[in-house]
Amino acid sequence: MTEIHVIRKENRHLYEHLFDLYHRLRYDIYVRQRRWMALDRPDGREIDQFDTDDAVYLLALEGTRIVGGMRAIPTTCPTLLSEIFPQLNLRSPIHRPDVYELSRILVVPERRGEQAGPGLATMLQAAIIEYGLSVGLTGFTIVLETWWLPRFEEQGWRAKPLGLPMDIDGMSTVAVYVSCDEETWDDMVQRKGIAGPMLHWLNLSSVPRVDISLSCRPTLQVF
Ligand code: COA
Ligand code: U4Y
Repeated sequence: MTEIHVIRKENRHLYEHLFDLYHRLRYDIYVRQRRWMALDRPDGREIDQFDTDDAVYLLALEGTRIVGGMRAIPTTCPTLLSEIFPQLNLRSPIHRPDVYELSRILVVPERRGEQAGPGLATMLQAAIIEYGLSVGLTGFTIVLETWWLPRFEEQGWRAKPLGLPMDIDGMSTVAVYVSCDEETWDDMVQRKGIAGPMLHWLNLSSVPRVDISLSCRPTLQVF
């Protein structure tokens, strides 16, 4: 049985034993398989400058085995979009406590392309909407390869481009904004046959909701 766990600095100590495996899995997938050589490190672990205390991880676990994952970074901190790919954003930079940047979605090869049920990648995407709704996020920015876009359409994610697609490492890549709202959740749940909330929040009962009042900056120009 697959469980999707929320891991943040407040409960990370409960998962410390998994994090070495998680970073080795990322190395296998992103460096060895996808050949994203910018992420190569001599220690065989894929860890970048955005794996900080502020990162939130969703890990899909089967017992102690990691079968999938995703990372979310607050846009109030440096992000892939702000630091590595600012050329993908034609709008004012987004720095809001209620908007996170998603990255590093992965599913282990044996669990990809599942036909029965929604599939693990879709479950992780629904799980991040559930997370966002639970803590008061209103949206996500994502730097992604453009092949995701038809997939988002089919899943009920309405992605709005923040700029033009560009070639990065031989792949057409674009920055998008995806709203995190009840409508997206409802749509996704219906379309993909998701049973309902699925997240495991070990030791996170007192995690505060983000303060949205802090986020209404006049510079914001998301549509
Ligand atoms: N390039 C182009 N299209 C891709 C792709 C890639 N690297 N990876 C997946 N797709 C598209 C294809 O249309 C694919 O269908 P096909 O295999 O018939 O061509 C479809 O997505 C389904 O992919 P699959 O890998 O079977 O399914 P999944 O939905 O279970 O998992 C991922 C999708 C991306 C989570 C999984 O492929 C993965 O973990 N990949 C490695 C990590 C990664 O590249 N993550 C995305 C960037 S962070
Ligand atoms: C980094 C330098 O796929 N370069 C970096 C760093 C991939 C390119 O980014 C480079 C990553 C999916 C990497 C490669 O050339 C989102 C998604 N995002 C990519 C990611 O890394 O997760 C980033 C951009 S494209 O070498 N690169 N990191 N320094 N630190 C997405 C997420 C959630 C989902 C759906 C899809 O819901």
